[in-house]
Amino acid sequence: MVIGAGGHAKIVVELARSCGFEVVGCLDADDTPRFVVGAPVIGRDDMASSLLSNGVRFAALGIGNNRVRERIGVELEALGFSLPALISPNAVVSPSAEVERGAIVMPGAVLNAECRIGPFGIVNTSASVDHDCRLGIAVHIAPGSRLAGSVIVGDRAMIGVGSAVAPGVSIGADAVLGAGATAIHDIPSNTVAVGTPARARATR
Ligand code: JB3
Repeated sequence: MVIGAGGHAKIVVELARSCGFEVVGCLDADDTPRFVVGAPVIGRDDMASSLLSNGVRFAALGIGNNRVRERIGVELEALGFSLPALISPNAVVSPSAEVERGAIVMPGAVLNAECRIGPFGIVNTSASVDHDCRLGIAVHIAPGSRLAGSVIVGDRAMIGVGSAVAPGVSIGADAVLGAGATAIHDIPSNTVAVGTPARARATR
């Protein structure tokens, strides 16, 4: 079962299949009957427990919003679902990298030595996470972004598409690094930072 039926859910459905799972369907806040790359939308989140009673044990999070994804991940685990890490066969993952439960790693991503991707995280298409990086809970590393070595990313932070983070820089919890930005200094929690070098422009 995949949670969500929007753009992110499409790639999660296909990722789950490429990891060998059969996707019985998607649960979405909008339960209008439709298909997500061939998987039917079968109801809202309140259907999850009946699916569990009917033998569906695994769930995957197909929601891009970091806060919503974390909340639903915690709720599904409390119900008794298992959220396996889903790693594309077309990602390059060091044997010493750690990918925690509920996290997904998309095609073309590169995870280097001893990095750690926290629970419910997304390493999106062609993003790279270098050695010793530490990503918190429900982080999103957007397509094509690059983290150099020993970068710290706080819970629910969003690293925008095509951005870069220099070695050892910390990105605070709930921060957003804008598309194409380059972080060469630490970015405080709860801020939106844009540009090169990235500067915090607003609080969230
Ligand atoms: O940039 C990339 C490669 N991906 C983006 C992704 C990370 O985030 C993508 O382009 C989108 O910008 C975004 O994808 P997402 O989260 O699929 O957004 P959207 O296409 O707007 O779909 C969100 C879906 O979540 C909608 O179908 C909502 O009805 C549903 N939704 C919202 N809240 C919910 C809930 N579904 C469930 N099951 N439960 C909720 O609480």
